[in-house]
Amino acid sequence: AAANIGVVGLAVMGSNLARNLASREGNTVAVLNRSRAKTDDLVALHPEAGFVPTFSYEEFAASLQKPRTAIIMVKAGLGTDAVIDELVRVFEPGDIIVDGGNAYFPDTIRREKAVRETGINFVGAGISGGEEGALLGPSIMPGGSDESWVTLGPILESIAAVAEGEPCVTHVGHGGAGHFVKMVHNGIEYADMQLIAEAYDLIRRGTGRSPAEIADIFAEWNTGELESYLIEITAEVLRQIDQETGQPLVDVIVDQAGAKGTGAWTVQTALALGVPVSGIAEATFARSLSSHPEQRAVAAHLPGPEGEFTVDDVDAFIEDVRLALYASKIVAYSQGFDEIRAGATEYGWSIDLGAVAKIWRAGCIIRAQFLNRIADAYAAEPDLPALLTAPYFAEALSRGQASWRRVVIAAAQAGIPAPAFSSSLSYYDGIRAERLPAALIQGQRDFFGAHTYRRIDKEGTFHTLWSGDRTEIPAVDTH
Ligand code: NBP
Repeated sequence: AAANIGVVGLAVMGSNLARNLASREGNTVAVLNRSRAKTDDLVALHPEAGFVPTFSYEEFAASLQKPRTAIIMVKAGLGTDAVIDELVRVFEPGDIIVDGGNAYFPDTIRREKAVRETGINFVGAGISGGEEGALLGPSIMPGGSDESWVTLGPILESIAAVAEGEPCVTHVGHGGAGHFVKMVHNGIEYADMQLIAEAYDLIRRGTGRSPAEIADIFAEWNTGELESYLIEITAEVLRQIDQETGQPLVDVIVDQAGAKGTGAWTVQTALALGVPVSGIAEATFARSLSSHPEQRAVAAHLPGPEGEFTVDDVDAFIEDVRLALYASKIVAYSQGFDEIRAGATEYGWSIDLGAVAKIWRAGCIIRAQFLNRIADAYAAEPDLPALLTAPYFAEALSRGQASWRRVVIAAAQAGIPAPAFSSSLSYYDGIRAERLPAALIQGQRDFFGAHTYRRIDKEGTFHTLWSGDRTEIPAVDTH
């Protein structure tokens, strides 16, 4: 056996990951693809990689040193199950199957259980960073057993992105923990993108600045606390001129945002776990809203506010938007980390939230300077109840809140949608509220369904005889 690692699935992600692996000292990479052509092309185009091409699962297994380690990079879903079945057939107990695709974490939990019964290890590993990340260094979020990490850890550490000398990979937790964390990463990515889009829209419509001028603003922001890959590419996209029309490219792109479903998974999972991820949810719904042109065409006739929206002090407004963006971003990340913590509790994973923040510092789409602050916050207080209460973030929120409120007011008055900005502010006001109108909701629930309530001044559960004489009686808790 000549190879120490194998890759199955040689489309763009798999072939780039295979090249990344082959470029690291000590690795020899066996490759396999369902259809032969991709294997032939990859091997012919990259003789320097020294790939071991194989054309059947038997040949693939025979080419690998034990414990055999294979990374699957095929279209998530039935393709993944088909490849796992084949690998289980030709692998032996102790071997390791890694799914690097974008699997939905319940599938990973199911697959890990089923494969484990054969004695083979199964690792669901979220991989972020797109094509370029796969080739040059992605952020990798592996789950699976401790045993598989012994063999797999050094290999993944050798190909991951590096942030301040540390590889952007950690053994996230057992079972489906890796794909769960990758899912929330993508959800946070949705929120980050929506917040940036709202900032752009408000500045453009409030100040009349051109996309190229706004590109300069984002480039400037990218030198400060907002520094991140998404802010950086936003400037690039806004600066781009369409070659056909000479217009800013952003003005000729159809304004309907697509989605592959990971944002929706994050929100569905959060609903089931009872974790409010309102920033991610609004971002996901904003994409849905944009993608219903029939409804939008009809609703375009509905009235908006009277008069033009103009901003008196342009520089002050832009700074307000910057601070609102930062504050809303803190909320979105705080909510995302809440979801990871809740998922870990629900599924029995031990996840180090600070380590998660660290492996997102490079290689992935949400990479940002900001993540160091999150890692610091969890290092200082591992059981931090809510990220936004950590001293650094609390200070940033207190510094930004007046701006944040002005921006949300301006958006509402001008009739400009800012769902992620405004829902994040509502979350902030909700979480910090001394008393919430949830008390009234409990009263309503008790009225129509005898769902009972607790009192602030004594122990126990109570019910008011709403349809009787309205006296209060002790009740059995029916929650
Ligand atoms: P695709 O998602 O387009 O999948 C194409 C690959 O899947 C080909 O190798 C194809 O083989 C193979 N395949 C399919 Br389709 N059905 C199969 C089956 N039943 N049995 C065996 N092989 C099958 O490739 P990709 O864009 O490179 O992405 C790979 C994985 O990485 C996906 O899960 C994706 O979600 C994930 N991912 C992608 C990105 C990104 O930026 N693109 C980022 C992060 C993660 P064939 O050549 O014979 O058709």
